[in-house]
Amino acid sequence: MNKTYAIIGCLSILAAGSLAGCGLTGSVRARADAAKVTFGVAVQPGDVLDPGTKKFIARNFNLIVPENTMKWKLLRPTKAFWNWSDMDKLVDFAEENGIAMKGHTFVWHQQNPPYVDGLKNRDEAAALLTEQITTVMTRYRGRIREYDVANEVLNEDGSMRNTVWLRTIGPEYLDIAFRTAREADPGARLILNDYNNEYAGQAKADAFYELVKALKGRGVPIDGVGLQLHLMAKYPLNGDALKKTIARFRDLGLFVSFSEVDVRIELPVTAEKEAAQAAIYEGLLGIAKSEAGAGNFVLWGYTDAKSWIPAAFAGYGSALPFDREGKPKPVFKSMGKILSTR
Ligand code: 9MR
Repeated sequence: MNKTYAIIGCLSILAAGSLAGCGLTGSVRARADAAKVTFGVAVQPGDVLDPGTKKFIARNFNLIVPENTMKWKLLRPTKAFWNWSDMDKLVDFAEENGIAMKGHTFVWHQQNPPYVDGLKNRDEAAALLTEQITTVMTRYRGRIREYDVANEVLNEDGSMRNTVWLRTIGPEYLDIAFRTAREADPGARLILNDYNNEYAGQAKADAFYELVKALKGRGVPIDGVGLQLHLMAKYPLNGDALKKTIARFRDLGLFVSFSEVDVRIELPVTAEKEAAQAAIYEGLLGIAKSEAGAGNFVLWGYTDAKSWIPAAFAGYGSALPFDREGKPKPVFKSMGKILSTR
């Protein structure tokens, strides 16, 4: 067993409650279950195949979401070829371990194959979108609890993003996507997901709210919203504005999911920056736990070794609660404590 897995193993044993030396009793997952918090993580197929990480995930999280596996380009690289094997492995793993599964994502402007990006005609686009959603949700009916039906449909100023779906179908592509999803699996919870949409009072967050309200208003079947929360340690959490956001969606009858949480640090890491990061993680999890209508906290990965941050933001890193060796940072212990505090 290498160092990474020894440490992950320590957490796993700790998760079973038998290694007091690790400083926690009761698994983080058991605490999340008891607190009725969905404590999830984005995974890659390898995570559920490797014996060490597999055990680690099953003992610490009660939801998984494919970080990339269900995206159009990976799941269906050509029109005729469906790459089901990786998705099937994730769904099987979730089921075998009693973990909830989330699907991510159908409508997006990234990670699409050329036959999607090249769509020109409205009917063809609507037919393909409908077919994609129906095929996936029928295959996994009853096995995937919720889906990000659409992702990142707004610009920063709150206008609709110029995507292949907007250009070919028009704004009603959202109506088509959500209605199709409801029909394909009436039991699945349907989510609209975005980033920079967490603070009521900011342009994009307010436009996101108005968009969702309008969808609800015209009977489009939407059950929840995702606030991705890819945050920066240097900006303290505005808990009040976030709670306002949760409250106004709750008033619409929708749940709010913290759907892709990570908190990046501007390098080099210092104790002060880590403390600021910890305050954000702890604040968020506390809000997820205590606010009615929230209760979903999903990490966008667990280890810095596989985080998307360094490649996307030069000079930033250390965004997740486990370091590059898979060793838990002190913040993970604090998160465990928050989950077990009444
Ligand atoms: O974490 C994902 C990364 O591995 C991919 O390369 C990237 C492609 O754009 O997508 C990342 O996940 C994104 C998610 O699907 C939607 N919200 C933003 C996430 C970070 O880019």
